[in-house]
Amino acid sequence: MEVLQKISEELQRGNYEQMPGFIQQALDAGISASRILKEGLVFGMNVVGEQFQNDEIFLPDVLISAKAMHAGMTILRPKLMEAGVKLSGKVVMGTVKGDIHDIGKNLVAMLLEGAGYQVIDLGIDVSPEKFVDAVKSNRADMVGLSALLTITMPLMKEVIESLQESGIRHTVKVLVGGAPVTEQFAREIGADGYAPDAHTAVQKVRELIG
Ligand code: B1M
Repeated sequence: MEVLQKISEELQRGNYEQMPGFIQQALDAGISASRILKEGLVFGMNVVGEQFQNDEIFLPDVLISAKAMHAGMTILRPKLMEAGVKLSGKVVMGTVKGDIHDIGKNLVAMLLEGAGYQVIDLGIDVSPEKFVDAVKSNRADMVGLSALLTITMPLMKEVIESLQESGIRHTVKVLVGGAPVTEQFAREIGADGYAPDAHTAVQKVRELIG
C-alpha cells in the first residue's frame, strides 16, 4: 500500500508538519487505524531505532522522527480507541528521585510509543511513592526507571522495594537503564530487565510484556 510506505518514509524523514495529513489520507482510503499504526508509523520508527543503534543517524534525527510519530498519533489514537484496538501495553516511565536528566528517558518513551505501547511519562525527579501510585492507578504492565547519576542509581532499588511493600511487585515488570546502569546492577536490585539504549529497551519490553 503506497500511502503506508509514504507514512513510514516521511516519519523517517521527520516530516511532522505533514504527517497528520498523510494519516488522514490513509484513513480516507479506508485503511484501518491498526494497519496504519503497524505498517506505517511503527514500521518507520523501527527503522529509525535500528539506524540510531548502528550510529547511522544521530539523536536530533530520532527526536524529529519521534515528533512526526506524535503528530501522526494525534489523528490515529482516537481512531484506534474507537476501533477498540488495544495498544501493546502500558508502561509507566520516569527518571528517579534526585535526578533531572531526561533526554535518554524521553527517547526510550518515544520509541516505546512508536512501537505501539501506551507510555505514562512521570517526568523527572520521581519519588518511589509516585511510581507506585502510577502503576496502581494505570494498572501498568511495566515500569521503566532511568538514572544518569551514580548517586541516584540506588533509588531504583527503592522503587522496587516500594512496589514489593505495596504488594504489587508481581503485577508489573521493571526495566532499568541510563548511562551508569549495568546488567549486573539490574540483577542485583531485582529488576526484570536492563537496556543500554533506547532501541534495546523496546526489544526488552517486547520480551517482557509482549
Ligand atoms: Co549531567 N551528568 N549533571 N546534566 N549530564 C552526566 C550524566 C555526567 C556523566 C557528566 C560528567 O560528569 N561527565 C555526570 C554524572 C556522573 C555520575 O554520577 N556518574 C553528570 C553530573 C555530575 C551532573 C550534575 C551533578 C552536574 C552539577 O550540577 N554539578 C547535575 C545533576 C542534576 C541532577 O540530575 N540532579 C547535572 C545536570 C545536567 C544538565 C541539567 C545540565 C543536563 C541534563 C538535561 C536534561 O536531561 N534535560 C545534563 C547533561 C545533558 C549531561 C550529559 C552531558 C548528557 C546526558 C544525555 O542526555 N545523554 C551527561 C554526560 C554524558 O552522558 N556524556 C551528564 C544523551 C542520552 C541520549 O543518553 O541519557 O545515557 P542517556 O540515555 C541513553 C541510555 O542511557 C539509555 O537509552 C538512552 C538512549 O540510547 N537509557 C535507558 C536511558 N534511560 C533508560 C531507561 C531504560 C532503558 C534505557 O529503561 C527504562
